[in-house]
Amino acid sequence: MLLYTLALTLTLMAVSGIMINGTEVCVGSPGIPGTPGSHGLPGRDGRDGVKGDPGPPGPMGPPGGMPGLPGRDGLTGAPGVPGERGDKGEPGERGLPGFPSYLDEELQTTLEEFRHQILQSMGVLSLQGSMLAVGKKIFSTNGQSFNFDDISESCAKAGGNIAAPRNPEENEAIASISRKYNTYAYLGLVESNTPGDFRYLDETPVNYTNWYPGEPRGRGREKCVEMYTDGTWNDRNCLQYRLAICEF
Ligand code: MAN
Ligand code: CA
Repeated sequence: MLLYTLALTLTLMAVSGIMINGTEVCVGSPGIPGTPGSHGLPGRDGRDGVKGDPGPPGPMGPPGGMPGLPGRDGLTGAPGVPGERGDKGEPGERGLPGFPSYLDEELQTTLEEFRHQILQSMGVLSLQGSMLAVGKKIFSTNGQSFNFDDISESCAKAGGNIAAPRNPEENEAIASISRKYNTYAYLGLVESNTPGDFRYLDETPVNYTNWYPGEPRGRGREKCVEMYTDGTWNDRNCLQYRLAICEF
């Protein structure tokens, strides 16, 4: 386009002429453009470009060199074994009052069942002769004979005490067991340090006795009490073998 414009201008000048120093001069037509010149010398290097992105990591180097810094902490380990049981805590505050037990139908049914089952069991044990109920007390024996200490121990192990009659009815119940095994029984009585002063094992004084005539005559040398099969009592040393009768 530039070349075309230039050629048009020169053509117009050729046909119309130009003014030089106030005189119109006629000009001839231009010649044919010459051939392009050869390439110039290479230009100087341009300025440095912008910095490129970092390259990918290189391959791992050979072994050797100083050990690295310690790594970070590992994962949490498995839980340890449970610790020992702690002390029992203080009791909590008392709860709100419940409704009266006589209105608790389920409780009443359960109590009635208990009562029934206990009466059945007592019936069976009584029939077998392995228990004798007198008032609120129950007497029982395993039929074996031991010294006083061993009888006391076996009765305690069973949750009871060596039999100690506190009235004629209890005395007769023990005597009947003694007769059944045809064996004298030790009673739950011991002589205190005062000769002739016999007490229950809780050290309260006796409120009922049934001594055989002339007894006690051990005068402090017979500290236990045996029951004859007729139900009378004799003070006696504690190392005889006597029927183990317990009360519950
Ligand atoms: C034996 C023992 C005594 C008892 C007298 C009764 O010596 O059993 O405890 O008092 O007989 O004669
Ligand atoms: Ca005696």
